Amino acid sequence: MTRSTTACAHPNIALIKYWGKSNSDLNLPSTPSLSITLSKLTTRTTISTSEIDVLYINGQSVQDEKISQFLNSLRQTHSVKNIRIETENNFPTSAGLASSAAGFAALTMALNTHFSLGFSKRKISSIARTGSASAARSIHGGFVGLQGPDWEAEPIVKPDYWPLRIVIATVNIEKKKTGSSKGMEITRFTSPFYQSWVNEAQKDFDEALTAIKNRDFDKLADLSEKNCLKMIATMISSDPPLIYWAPATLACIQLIRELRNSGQAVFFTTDAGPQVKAICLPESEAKVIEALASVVGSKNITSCEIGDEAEIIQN
Ligand code: 2P0
Repeated sequence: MTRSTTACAHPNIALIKYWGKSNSDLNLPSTPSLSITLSKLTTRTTISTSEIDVLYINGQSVQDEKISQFLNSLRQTHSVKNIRIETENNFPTSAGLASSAAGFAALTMALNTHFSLGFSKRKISSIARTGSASAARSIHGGFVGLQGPDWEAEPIVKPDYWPLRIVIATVNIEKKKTGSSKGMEITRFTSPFYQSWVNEAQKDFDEALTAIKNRDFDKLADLSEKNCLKMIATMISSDPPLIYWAPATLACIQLIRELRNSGQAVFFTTDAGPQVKAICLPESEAKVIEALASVVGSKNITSCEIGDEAEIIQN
């Protein structure tokens, strides 16, 4: 029987966002980012050696240029044979739920074990980053930071340090028209607000780090919402404009703002897609779910806890 290795990783949601690259060949971000890894949403990737590279996502044969580039670049320095990759996501692919983060994290973990590459967790994170920068963060669980100069993600605190809940309202699962890598380059070269976004990023990151260590919910809420809206402002001011929100996205955001104004501990964030992520304290979770379900329907709500690091589950 052919030997195979299976790794599992979870998507992550950035509270302080990565949007823009300083070097697209090396996939180096221009902004530090800070995320929480999600429980429950899971990518499982199984690899085995094969005549040629093949990729299956949820049972469908797929060609993926990013994965080919990633493998070719790794093969320049490491002995990695041709492989069959089988990936299963229990959540929508390429719809603003960080499937590429979990995907590259699981793939890099599996490659490290299958080909005995001997990488440390930091090195795995740095290799995953060359596939998708957000994947560097999904190597770790809990609250995770990714910043220069080395751009290897580091765990900040474990999931149980501050057991927040993440309520995701899935507005629309269509594949986005402009992927993140392309969108970031459009923003970098055309948005008049891009440089201000980059200039303020480190301060946002440092203050969010302190808010997390102090478990200061209001401070983290303010910083995260403002950081998200600054990123959205660079997107919509790009040429062509990148409008990832749908009308229901804004409807969800308005409800979350009303809940927060009425004393509930909740804040919103969105990424390169229409989905809304509400971060809340456990005591506000039921009210948040009820409010968001009134916009998207209860079958489109997923509530997660903060999740664990990526791991090998079979070898
Ligand atoms: C983030 N996003 O920090 C930000 C917020 C989307 C909006 O990381 O080009 O798939 O593969 O490095 O990691 C999505 O971008 O981009 C992303 P590449 P990636 O979560």
